[in-house]
Amino acid sequence: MGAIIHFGPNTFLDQEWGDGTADPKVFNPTQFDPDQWMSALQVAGIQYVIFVAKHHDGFCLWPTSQTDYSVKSSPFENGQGDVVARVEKAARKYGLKFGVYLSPWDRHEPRYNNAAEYDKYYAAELDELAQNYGDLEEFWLDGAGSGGHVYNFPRIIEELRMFQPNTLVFADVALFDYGDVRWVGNENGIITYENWNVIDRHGFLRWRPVEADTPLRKSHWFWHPNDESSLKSLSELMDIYDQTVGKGGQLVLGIAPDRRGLLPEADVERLKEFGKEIRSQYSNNLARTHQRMSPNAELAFDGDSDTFWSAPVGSHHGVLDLAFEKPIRFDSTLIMEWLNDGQHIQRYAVEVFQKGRWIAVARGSAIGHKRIQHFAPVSADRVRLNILFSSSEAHIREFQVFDSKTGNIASK
Ligand code: FUL
Repeated sequence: MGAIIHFGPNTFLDQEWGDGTADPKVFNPTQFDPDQWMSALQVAGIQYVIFVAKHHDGFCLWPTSQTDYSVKSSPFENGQGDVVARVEKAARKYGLKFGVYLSPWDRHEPRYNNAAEYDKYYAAELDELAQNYGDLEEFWLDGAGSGGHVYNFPRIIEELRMFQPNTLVFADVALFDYGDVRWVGNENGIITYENWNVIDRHGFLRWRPVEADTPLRKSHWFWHPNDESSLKSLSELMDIYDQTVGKGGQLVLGIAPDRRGLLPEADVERLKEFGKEIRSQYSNNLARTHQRMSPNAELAFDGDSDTFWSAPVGSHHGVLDLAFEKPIRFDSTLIMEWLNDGQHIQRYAVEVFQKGRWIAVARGSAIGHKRIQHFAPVSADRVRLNILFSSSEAHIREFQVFDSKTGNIASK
């Protein structure tokens, strides 16, 4: 899981898409403390942040030398401050990786009307971000608003790569060609399809994992006054988790510091509950209590996602069996595929042995990094993962089984 952070003049003006005319003087957080944001994200189990260094309004959160429309012209630290630097430092202090969003669509910059001139401007901004803020985990290329504007992204991305060869470029549908990471296609935090990550683009198969971004407060990326009621509930967040992380994608949760420069207390509390609930729901893996089997199969049940079971070389199906001394009751499974040589499993079922036959309780046509499924509770002393078809031999890092009634703190 990652987080995307929106903070800027919009925060002070109760708006989502600034038109680029806001006076920089409105940007005046008085208790700015990115450590407080990062500590809340870390507790939720989030591992990287993407900071919006420039949104569509064109206001730069670092003292760029490309324009005066930035923190330099704001009262923040008397125009001497660098918000991007402070956020980066705080993220690293809390062990979170750091990346940036630099909106191509710019509603302030006059050069936007001249595509070639604007390309130079945008590339120069990106150079500053790529050279002065350490390793960038991700570069978020947002496609919103640009309409028919043509950018020279091949050149821009090459320039980024010169300074940051390992940055993952996120690109939504309009800019898909440039992306390493693809957009899920909605902002609800749902992967609506079986998640296959090897995508054919112009005849080339490429590994493009998916990111699903959704704000912690419903449909608001920036902070707004009197908006607490839009905070997503714990059960909504758990649903989102299951439909993103549980479908092999990255969940990117949008958080929004308020006018003080702090994350509202209610948001901090919700993030804490979220992290606690995830840890609780997926901590009591009942597969650990099974009767021991072959050493190869054990690698899928050892709770260690660095080890994996392999089906026979060259095979297209396989079965991972679990037997228990007494029947176990469960209603959820978590499966992880080992992906270093690609995503292979194309059809599978989780089955239980009841009344002399195998009955499927969950099915799917993609596993990928992680697949979580919930179903009506069942009791059985034999459970299996039946791989019905894989393009090459299947590799399973983990096959875990849970009873959400006993693992779920919300129900205690
Ligand atoms: C969208 C933008 O238009 C929103 O304002 C927000 O930044 C979101 C993450 O991406 O495309």
